[in-house]
Amino acid sequence: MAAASSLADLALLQARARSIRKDIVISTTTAGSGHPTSSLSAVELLVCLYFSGVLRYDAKNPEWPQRDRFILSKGHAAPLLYAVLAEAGYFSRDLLPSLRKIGSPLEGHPNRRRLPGVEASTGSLGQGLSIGIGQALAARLDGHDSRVYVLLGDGELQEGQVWEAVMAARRFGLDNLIALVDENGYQQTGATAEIMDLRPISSKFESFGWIAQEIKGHDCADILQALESAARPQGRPSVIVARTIKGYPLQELLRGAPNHHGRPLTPEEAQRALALLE
Ligand SMILES: Cc1ncc(C[n+]2csc(CCOP(=O)(O)OP(=O)(O)O)c2C)c(N)n1
Ligand SMILES: [Mg+2]
Repeated sequence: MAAASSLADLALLQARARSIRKDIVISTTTAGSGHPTSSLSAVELLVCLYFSGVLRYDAKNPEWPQRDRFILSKGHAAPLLYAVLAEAGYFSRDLLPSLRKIGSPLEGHPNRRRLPGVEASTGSLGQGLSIGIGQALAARLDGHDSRVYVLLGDGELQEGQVWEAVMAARRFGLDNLIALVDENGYQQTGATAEIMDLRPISSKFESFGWIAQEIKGHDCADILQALESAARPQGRPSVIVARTIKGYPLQELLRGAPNHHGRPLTPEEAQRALALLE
């Protein structure tokens, strides 16, 4: 695995993260809807996965059978996935401003049938890990060493199906399945700690037999190390619980409003945000 570890490589990843953040701000503000806070908290996780040689894919051959898979189980963070897929070369960046427009393949939630690089249609929370199990088992049956990565939200963990999947993944010894949890502390209607506190999340997974790591989710060095460790086959599935900030680094701008979960920035706020990101 070509993990980026030098300072120069880390700086490149951070530059890419900044550019992806701008895409998220611009596309959601242009659409006048969408979930920028949920997208912004997981930027470094996806940038490290896609642009450091960890995830094996070929944007020019999206259905390459031996590829690794990434499933965005928290499908409402679609603006993040679209920005990353465009940057990876799956489709033109010119499509990004069409987010949520009638007829655009950049639907409010990812649609596998309409966009290359999308591995599962998601948006109904709780289903991604189960889909990932199917794909991880299929890779094993086909004799491929493909890995499957699934990104979940911390609020999403309250869905019962997630824990059925957690049980099953251990039962099948799926060491090619890696869950990433974006622990940003908030869900739609408030703080996860007040609504349904599942902390410490890592020990819940461990009690089901998973290997768990806790990391700082905006720190690329930390993320790369965890991804490298999780990729080693150890006979059990792995989870990386990433502590993040919802809306980072624009949380002051975005979280001021009461309904910050699904609120895009106004054009004026977006200008300030883009200046901040510079
Ligand atoms: C099954 C289901 N129930 C409810 C929703 C509505 N919904 C969209 S996002 C969200 C909150 C998700 O919180 P979290 O998983 O913590 O993601 P975050 O936005 O914080 O990254 C909810 C309840 C949904 N998409 N699917
Ligand atoms: Mg959350």
